[in-house]
Formats: sequence, structure tokens, C-alpha cells
Amino acid sequence: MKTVYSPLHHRRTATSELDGGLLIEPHERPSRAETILRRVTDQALGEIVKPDAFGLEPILRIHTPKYVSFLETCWQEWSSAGKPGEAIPQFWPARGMRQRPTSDIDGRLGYYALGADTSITDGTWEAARASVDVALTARKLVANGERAAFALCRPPGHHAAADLFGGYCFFNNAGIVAQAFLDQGAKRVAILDVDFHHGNGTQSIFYDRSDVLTISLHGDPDRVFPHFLGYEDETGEGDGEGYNLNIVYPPGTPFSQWREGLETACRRIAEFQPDALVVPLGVDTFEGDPISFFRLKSEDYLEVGERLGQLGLPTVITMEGGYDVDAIGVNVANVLAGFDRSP
Ligand code: Q9C
Ligand code: ZN
Repeated sequence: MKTVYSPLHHRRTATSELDGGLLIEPHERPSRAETILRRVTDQALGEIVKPDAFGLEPILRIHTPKYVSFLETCWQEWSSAGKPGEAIPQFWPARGMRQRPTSDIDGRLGYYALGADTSITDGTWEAARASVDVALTARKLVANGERAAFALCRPPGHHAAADLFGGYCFFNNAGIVAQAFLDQGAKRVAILDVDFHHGNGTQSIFYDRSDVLTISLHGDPDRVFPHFLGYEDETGEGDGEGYNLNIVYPPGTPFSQWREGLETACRRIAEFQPDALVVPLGVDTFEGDPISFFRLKSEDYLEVGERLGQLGLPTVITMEGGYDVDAIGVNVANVLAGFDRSP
């Protein structure tokens, strides 16, 4: 399948991630996308395509105007306030607090953040915009008849909610693609999130809707980020009741166990009869991943791709997590090759 890629991802080059009480080099780094691009190219999986520019309109179908304009100006506000480092949130509207500040950048930053793991830097806005364009270009390829397309998105998106950034994410690329399918005439879209972490942003965006089925397979949030969402009793609300499915796993989960959840998810999707499928793909389920606890092996990703392909749906795959940079190219290319070889 074709891969959509933009070199503008390099504009997202943060130096600081708060982890274990230290500022470390972020796990979500530019070499991730370069390693994937190289492997996909070397394996001749398909043409590498540049993105078109789609503007803000499709982003504003998912994210609030206030959030979008906050992201656009955050770095400028932070640096002109004379702050020496990257913009890292420190204060949140925690329990019992309720106002939305409009002036001080520390107040605004914390209001729109879900964690302190993700800094905002010079270039973050440009890279996040390009990542959306990459995703929407993959959608356009599929709308124009490709069976599937791979959006090599960086930064990733599935933790970003309507007005929240964090977990290395700013715009919910997969959610924006799903909404664009609907806006172009699809009746129903399924999103199957196979990243190691719960897709909290995607879940919350579509939680009260029945036109988008959201499914996420992930590490038990009682043990790992995002901590406060992603439990199995979250099944949707209102019109969306029954249209969200979370499948959680404990530390040490091997592929033999993980694939049972994939099978459950695929059957639910077939029953839903969507017009399109969006797959937020993280390969942080890999046994060597530095921040995760599943035990998938490189060859397992061929079978993951094959099973996704067997759904027989127009499919957009968006890149999410995966932090073992040495293995990320092989693992992602295996998913794509597995998809392409499925009948
Ligand atoms: N000590 C994605 O995979 N921070 N995001 C973890 C590790 C949150 C992961 C800190 C992980 C976010 C797209
Ligand atoms: Zn992840």
C-alpha cells in the first residue's frame, strides 16, 4: 500500500519529557518516522506520497476553536513571557477547581493538557498540522479507490481529545479521518486502536455517538497511562451506548492472548458493517518497547496486518506509538505487508 509522509514532522523536535522526576530525551522522537520511512521504502511496499493541504476546517470538526487557537499561539506566548525551557504544563483544573483562564500562559497550558509528559515547542504547531494533512491525504487515496493507505503521522494523535493534548499527541488524526469519511458520505466508520495505550482521546470524542464505533486494545489503565480512562465498563453513553469497546490486558501479555481480543474486535466491526475502517497503529505492543509491557514479536505483526485486511474494508492506518526505534520500521512494515497479502 501507499505511504503518506511529510518531512515537516522534523519540526516536532522536543528536548524535554518529564519522566521519573527527570527531564529526559522524549521517547517520541524524529528518528521514529525516519526509521519507518526507510523500511517501507527498502521493502518496496508502495509509493511514498506527499500530503495535500486540507486547512483547519476538518480539524475544527473534532477540536474546539479555543483549543486550536491555543495550540497555534502557545509557543509564542510562552517564549515571549521569557520562560527559558520548553512549555511544560504544571497546573491543572483538578477536583474542585473549575475556571478556564484566558490570560496567563501557565493557566492556559494546564487547562488544555492531560499530562506533563508532552512539551510544546517551536514547530510543534506546524508538525501537528502536517500530521493531520498526512492522515487526510491517506483518506483521500482510499476515497479515490485504494484498498488501504498508510499515514505515517508524527506527532501521533490518539490521546488528543476535543480540547486536550498530551501523551505525545496534539490533534486526533484518526478521529479527524473518521469524521472526514462521514462528512464525505459514509454512514458508519469503525476505529480499531491497536496501540499499546488506550485511545482515550478518540473514545471521548465519539463516546455519545453511534455512527463511529470505537474499539481499543490496550494495557490495563489501572497499571499504565492514561490511568483515568480505558476501563472495560466504558461502553458508550446516550446514542453511543454499545458503540465503545475496551479490551484490557495485564503485564506480560503475549501475542497468543492479544490476538483473541483482536478477533473479538474484528467480529464486532463486521457486525457494525461500517463503510470504512481507521486503524490507529502503535507498535509499542512490541516485546522490546521501553515504556510498555506486552510481548508481541516482530513476526506477529504480519498476522495483525493480515487479520485487518481480512475485514475487507477501505482502510486508513494512522501511525501512533512505538518507541523501540531499532525495531519500529520492521514492525510497522510487517503490519502493512500482512495487510497487503491478505486475500
Ligand atoms: N514513563 C503514544 O503511544 N507517557 N503515547 C509515558 C513513560 C505517556 C504514549 C511516560 C505515554 C504516551 C502515542
Ligand atoms: Zn502508545
